[in-house]
Amino acid sequence: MRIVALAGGIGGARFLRGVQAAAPDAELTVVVNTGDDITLYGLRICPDLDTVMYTLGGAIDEQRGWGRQDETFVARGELEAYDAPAAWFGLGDRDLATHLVRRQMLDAGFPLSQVTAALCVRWQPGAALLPMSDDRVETHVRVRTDSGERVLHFQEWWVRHRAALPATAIVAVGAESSAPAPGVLEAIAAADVVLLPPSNPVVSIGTILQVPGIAAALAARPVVGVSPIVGGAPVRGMADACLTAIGVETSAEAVGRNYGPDLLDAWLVDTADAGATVPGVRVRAVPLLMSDLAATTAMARAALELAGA
Ligand code: FO1
Repeated sequence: MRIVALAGGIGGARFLRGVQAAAPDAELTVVVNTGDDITLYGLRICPDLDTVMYTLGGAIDEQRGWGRQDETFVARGELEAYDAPAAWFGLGDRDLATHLVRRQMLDAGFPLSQVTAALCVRWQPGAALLPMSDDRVETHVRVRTDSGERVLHFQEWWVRHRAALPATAIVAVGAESSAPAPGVLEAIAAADVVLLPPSNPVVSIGTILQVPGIAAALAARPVVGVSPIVGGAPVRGMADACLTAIGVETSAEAVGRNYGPDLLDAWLVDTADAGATVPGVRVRAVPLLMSDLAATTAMARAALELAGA
């Protein structure tokens, strides 16, 4: 069975571990959001690609959900001592090697998709990780501050300000002129099922859907989504701040309707949201808290069953 999943960071990566456990013989391709990517100190940091790679590669810090286990932040401390402008971003010492190798390969002319494949040789994630595009797409957020409106890179809004500054617009800069990375459309066309994990529906899944060609390719395949909102609140992260910015209510039903029947064939919601309806989409309620691998595996199995796969 060929499965394609679109994924962002922590929630998506965790769910994918359940997919691998539920369908160990499946061929899994993960199309990963790169709108979160940021250039700092000359390094190209790809949070969602690295979070999926480390999580499926068994190296993720389980408590943080991002970065490496057994990580240290000595270099980060030195940057703070220099009062470096981006010291607010937590660059781990082990994680730095990933960014240095990526920078070196990008400077040598390798596209991000080939850099990702090279990094995955070490981590063996058990899935093909594809950036949504090899072209630069960056999520920027227009925020309201006391001194008026400003535009921030998503990471500065998300990490430095914990998404606490009210966002009036979220823009995937460059998306309209980007192309799907090699293999993305082919994987979707060949997929028996496409899964939308409980990633951030705006800045993760939503950004991937803005790469020209991807939404149309998905419309031709069976797509099952998993709600990232349980009981009116995000399970983790700050998806509510993103949903508010685009005028969507923070509910499983509203997110499912926002994806819509052109994209979704079925929508998994938590038992707390069992009454949710999405016109034109089959809705099923199962426990959606990824408390451990068994729970996540059960969610993935429910999604695959819902797809009739
Ligand atoms: N998230 C934080 O909340 N604080 C950080 O300092 C931080 C550093 C960081 C470094 C590398 C990396 O791959 C991810 C990192 N993240 C951090 C997570 C990241 O900002 C978000 O998880 C994603 O961009 C959202 O999907």
